[in-house]
Parts: sequence; structure tokens; C-alpha cells
Amino acid sequence: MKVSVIGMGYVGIPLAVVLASKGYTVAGIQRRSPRSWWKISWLNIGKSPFDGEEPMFDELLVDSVESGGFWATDNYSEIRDSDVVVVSVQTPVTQSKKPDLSHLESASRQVGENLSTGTLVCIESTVPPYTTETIVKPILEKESGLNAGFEFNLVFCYERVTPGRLIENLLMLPRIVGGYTPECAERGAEFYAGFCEAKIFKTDLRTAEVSKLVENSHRDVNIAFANEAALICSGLGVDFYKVREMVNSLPMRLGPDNPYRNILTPGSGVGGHCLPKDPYLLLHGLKNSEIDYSPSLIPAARRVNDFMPVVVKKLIDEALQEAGRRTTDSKIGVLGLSYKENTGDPRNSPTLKLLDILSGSVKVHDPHVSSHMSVKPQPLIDTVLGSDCLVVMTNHSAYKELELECIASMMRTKTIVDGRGLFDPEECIEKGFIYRGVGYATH
Ligand code: SAJ
Repeated sequence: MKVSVIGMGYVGIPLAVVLASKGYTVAGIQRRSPRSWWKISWLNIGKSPFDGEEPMFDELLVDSVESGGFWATDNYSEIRDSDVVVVSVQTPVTQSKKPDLSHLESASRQVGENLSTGTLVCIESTVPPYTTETIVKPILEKESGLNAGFEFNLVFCYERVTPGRLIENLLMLPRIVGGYTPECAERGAEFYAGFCEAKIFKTDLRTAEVSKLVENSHRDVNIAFANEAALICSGLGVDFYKVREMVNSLPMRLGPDNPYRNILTPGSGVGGHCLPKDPYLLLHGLKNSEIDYSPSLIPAARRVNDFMPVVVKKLIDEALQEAGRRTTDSKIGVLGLSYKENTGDPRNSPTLKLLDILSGSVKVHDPHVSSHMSVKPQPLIDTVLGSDCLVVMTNHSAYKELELECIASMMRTKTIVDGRGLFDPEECIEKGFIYRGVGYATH
């Protein structure tokens, strides 16, 4: 069976190499955009375009390229003789938080122009409710002259990838297949069952679209709860991490590993390509409905999470002030550009928001981000040496190896602002640091 995967990103590439490893013939189609065209040549020589650790990925990529099971191209006519076409292109939101579906619409036009009878089309991009039926389907039908549900099958099946676990998630996490018709859902479920070892749910298009958005909005709200509870605890002079440990000790009656409470961890903010935008895509769907309820919790959670870099900035000002310095005259070393630990993805990273509001001379280090269009990551030594404040923004495992004595000897002023609960506050204070942290109570 031949599969064309449109969009060589965090979603499309792992899917392509997993399909190839299962014996499918896979064309990875990537348009020659300035941001991503280079992936075509990297992929075709078996070179991973991902920073950060991706277990199993490298060997799957090399094997699938060497076996000829997978190749990358910018040629959409590979779709013509494909049995399945998967669309996994980006669906960002604009500055004003409105969906930008231009990439999806353009990919849909290219698929439609090359669509053959009998093909299964799977939309994996995260979309606002109603999008697959009201935007993608009409484009596919207009460009191909074929009818969805009759001459081709159309499903929406959202991705559940996570940088750092790209392959494991693909193989082990359940999938939700929404079909334009029950027959479409049936055929889609068979396709995903070909490589996914977990349960495959079948439903309609809209239910599947909304499930994805609710899944990520739920996580964003839970992170916001941890952040807000941490700010409250700090204000009350209580260490949030102690509170969290005790609250999360509440066992579920049916088993020790399912806590009746599961408060997540507070931090320097929420970044990445999912959580900062998916809640807005969900709320955007409401504009077509006449419910007389305007959501407040989900938008408020977004505001709380987006406020966390501001909290870190205040903690930097406080720590330096206690050391008798002004931030504007200080050297600040920031640890972590990636939005998430042990990955190299700086998209929507809280660090970028912090850098926008931070004064003083700032150097940023990240073991997994080699370059970025607006920030030049520095070596760790240069980031720490002579600095007045060390700011933890991403809790990469590499930072857990840092020796406090060594850091102390390298810094001009010994202040630490811990955005991720990485260091032990008492140990830092023992070693002569002025310590501030999200969720830490100074009084
Ligand atoms: N974060 C916190 N506190 C937490 C957890 C995360 O501040 O307790 C921050 C992270 O630092 C990061 C952001 O939130 O900046 C997002 O982290 P994430 O762990 O949610 O990672 P993502 O963005 O890769 O989320 C994805 C989502 N999966 C998909 O969209 C398919 C999310 O639904 C998953 O729960 C998450 O991966 C996961 O853990 O698998």
C-alpha cells in the first residue's frame, strides 16, 4: 500500500517512518517553503531534522530511507497512485488568536488536484470544529470532481505526538477516527490499526475535531491551575511544592497510581505548538453556534499561563534588587530556550516572551537548540560566567547536573530565579545564593 504524507513536521515525519517500517511505501511531501524545504534533502540522506532526544526515530528513518520505503519530495503528483493521503500541515493562530487555515487550504487544493478514486484522505492537522466538513471537503471535491463518502473516503484523526516521545506515542496511544460517513470511519480505523497497537475509536468528523481541542484545553486549564495555586501559595508565604506533594498524596480508592488529585507542575509558562493555540481553535468554533454561554475558564487559563514569563521577570527584578542591583545594569544568564524539557523545539517558548520584556544584557543557553531566528544560543560557560542572575526557564535533564558551588564561583552576583523547580531552594541559600522561584515562598 502506498501512502502520501503531506507536511514533513513533528507529526508527518514520525508517521512516515513508522508506516515505512511496517512495509508501506511512503512519499513524504513537503512544499519548498523557506522554513522547511531543507528537510527534504536532510530526510533523503537519513538525517533527522529534530533537535532533542527522539528514541527509536533515527534508526527508523535510516532504515526506511535505505530500504526505499520512504522518501521526501516536493512533488504532489505522488498522490495520484496513493491508496492513502495523510495531511499533517500546521494550523497556527494569528496574533489576534484567529485560526490561520491557509496552509491546510493550500494542501487540500494540492491533494484535490491529484486525488484518485478510491483514496482514503486523513486530516491529522488540529482544526476548529466543522473545518473538515465545511472547508476541506468542498476543496477536495471541487479540485478533484470526486464526491466524498462515495468516490473517496474522508476522515479526521488527530495526532497525539509529543516531542521526545514521537515514535512511542504513535505506536502506543489510542486514536480517534472521525469519518465523513460510517464507512469512511471504518476504513480509516483499519488504516490506523495497521500500525497503532492501542484502541482505535470510531466517531463522526466533528466529535473527533472537538475531542482534540478539548483534550488540549483540559491540559492547559490544569497547568493554569497549578500556576495560579503556586502564585497564591507564594503570596500566602507557603511553598507550593510542599502543598502539591501533600494534596497529590490523596489516593484513588481503586489504585495507588491514580491519585484522586493530580495537580500538575507550575512553571515559567506554556509553550509549544499545541496548548497555546488549541483552546482558541475550540472557542472559535462557538462563533457559529447560538449557545447563550460565553466561556470564561478556558480563556482565563490562557491568560494565567501567558502571564508566567511576567512572573519570572518580576522574580528577576526582586532577586537583583535584594542583591543591590538593577536589572537594566545586570548580566542575566537564561537556561533553556526550548518550550519543553529535553526537546529542541523553541516554538512559542515562554523564554521568547521573557526575552521580549527583559532589560539588561541577556545570554541564553539550551543544550538542544542549536540556532533560532531571533535568539543566538550561547555556550553554557559564557551564559553563566560573570552573570548576576541565572534564570531556569526549561528543566532540561542536563541542568540537573549543574554544581551549585561551580556556578557560584563563576557568577558576579549570586542570584537564581528558578522557573521550573529545578534546584533545591534551601541548598541554593546554603551555598550563598539569593533564591527566587515560581511557587516558592520567600517569607
Ligand atoms: N507544562 C507546565 N506544567 C506541566 C506540564 C507542562 O508548565 O505540568 C508546560 C511545558 O513546560 C510546556 C507546555 O506546558 O511549555 C506544554 O507542555 P506539554 O507537556 O503539554 O507538551 P506538548 O505541548 O508537547 O503537549 C502535547 C500535547 N499532545 C498533543 O497535542 C498530541 C498534550 O495534549 C499532551 O498531554 C502532551 O504533549 C504530553 O504530555 O503528551
